[in-house]
Amino acid sequence: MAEVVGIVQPQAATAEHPHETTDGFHLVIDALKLNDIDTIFGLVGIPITDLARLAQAEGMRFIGFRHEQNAGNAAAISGYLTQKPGICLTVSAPGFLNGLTALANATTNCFPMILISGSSEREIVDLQQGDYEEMDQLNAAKPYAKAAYRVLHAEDIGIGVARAIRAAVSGRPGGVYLDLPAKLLAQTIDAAKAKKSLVRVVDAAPRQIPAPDSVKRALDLLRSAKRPLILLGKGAAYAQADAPIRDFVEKTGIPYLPMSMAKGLLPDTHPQSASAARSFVLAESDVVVLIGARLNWLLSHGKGKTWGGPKQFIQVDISPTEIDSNVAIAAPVIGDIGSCVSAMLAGIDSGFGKPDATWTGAIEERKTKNLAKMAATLAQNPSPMNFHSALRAIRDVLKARPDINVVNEGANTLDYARSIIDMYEPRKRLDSGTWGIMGIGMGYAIGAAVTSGKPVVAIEGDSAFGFSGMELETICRYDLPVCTVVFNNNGVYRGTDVNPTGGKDVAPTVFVKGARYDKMIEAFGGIGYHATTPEELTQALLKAIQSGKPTLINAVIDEAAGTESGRLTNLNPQSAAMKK
Ligand code: ADP
Ligand code: TZD
Repeated sequence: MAEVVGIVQPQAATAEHPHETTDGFHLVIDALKLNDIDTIFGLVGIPITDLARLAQAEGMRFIGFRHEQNAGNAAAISGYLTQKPGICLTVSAPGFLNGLTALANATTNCFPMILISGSSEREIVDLQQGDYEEMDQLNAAKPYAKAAYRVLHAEDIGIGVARAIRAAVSGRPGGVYLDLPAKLLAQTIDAAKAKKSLVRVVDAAPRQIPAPDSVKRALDLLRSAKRPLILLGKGAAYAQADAPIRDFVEKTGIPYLPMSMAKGLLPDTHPQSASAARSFVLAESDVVVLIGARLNWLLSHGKGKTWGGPKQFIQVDISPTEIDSNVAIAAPVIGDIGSCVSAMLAGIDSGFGKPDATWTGAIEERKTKNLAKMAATLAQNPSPMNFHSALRAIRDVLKARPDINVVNEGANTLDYARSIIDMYEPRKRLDSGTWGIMGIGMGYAIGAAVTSGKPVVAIEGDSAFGFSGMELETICRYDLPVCTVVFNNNGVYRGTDVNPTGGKDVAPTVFVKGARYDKMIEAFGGIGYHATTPEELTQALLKAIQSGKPTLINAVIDEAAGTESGRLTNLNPQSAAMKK
């Protein structure tokens, strides 16, 4: 290894010290590398700067961020894309807390990641004597992580890292916290003993085969269905069981709906996609097969008007406690999606009739009607641009590049892009997910670009972009092929609110009018574009993608377009009360 400034070097054996030694810094890196982890997303400082230096010196990639939340989001999405835990490295207390939001978001979305934070000395923290960046991080992390561990002795680093990896990826994936006190990193240990202490995790996410009777119960119910529906969630996308899922959908002939991040598992243009008749199929179906999708708020908790008449559910999930979480599940199938779907597929014989034509015909009719309506809306060319005309331009460019990762956040920008932009390949749509969180944009974009080596187009509301906008510098620093499109309508949701008092302060939702986000990326050497029409947006996006460079398009949208909270207006108690 090259001499690295500031790092304690492993000591070679001498006559005076007959044993070669190593230290905590080296052991952490060795443990990660032994488990094929090659990238760390993070932000340096006491006590982990040397850990980052050493990682790089030892051939790992260290991607340095401007804020830990974005590093954490990059790690989380990298975990989602690869089924290997993404690693985020932070300093103690404030750095850790900045990373904790991303860890909690990863756990909420079932993405595997490990947040590794340096921490200050236990003796001082536990007596609350006021150390530099003192905090009881392990306890703070516990409620938001799938698991949380602290390592106190160098000889336990191998086991600590192994436990963290296994906890992150086995069963339902999630975020794991690993606490590394400063003193541990500097601890020296006999090199031979250290080597023996490392653990290469065997079969980190073992297959979980469903019980045959659960598969039979599910298929019996499915056979009895008159109006069956398959719902694919991001668990199905994560599972990388793309071929069996496609076979299951096509062999059964059942119409399917993809949840947002499951779009592209089958191409959105697939004839069995019922996306354009979503409300109809949710309300009218009688048996619904949930594959890696939870009946949470995104699916109206499986009840109420959205779901219409009586319904029976088959739920395929790796987590047994997910079953009956909102409504009774008639046929749970517990196991990993690949194994469950393959087992169900094996039970579908020639006697398994395709859904009745009255059901598929009714869906087709709705689809045709709704698609025609959408086509008419998309064909309009208002000036200034609105969400639809801008997204039409982006949709048409992306159609020719199904390999591009699409990151998406905002309110209207999120809701409209989800329905207008078709996806053709699995795991290419990365968005606000289970929490509907803002701020994932640049972190996910960087994580996806670094992990996949493919370009990214990040479609961002102007408010959403602001949460992680400083990472444009990171994108430029690593020269990543990320094109950020800011849908600029001068505010949160829209830019037309006024302060009812007539005072000097603008309304709570309003930003600086006519901001030039394209100038921001120019400050770091990237390329900025300013687009006020769909034609300009098309040209800018084509050039941006073609360049393979860090780019940002300031897409000027009508500031009166869009609605408060996008499609979530009903969840907004304040605006509902004000309307009364
Ligand atoms: P969506 O938001 O797309 O509906 P969710 O995040 O709500 O999706 O649901 C994902 C579900 O997938 C979770 O309940 C999780 O336990 C499950 N899951 C994740 N990975 C697997 C896997 N490999 N096999 C089976 N289920 C999985
Ligand atoms: N903070 C966080 C972390 N997540 C959130 N979801 C919010 C705040 C609330 N919020 C939304 O739910 S959407 C949104 C906020 C602030 C931004 C909407 O404005 P935008 O998008 O400019 O990004 P549109 O497309 O113009 O509506």
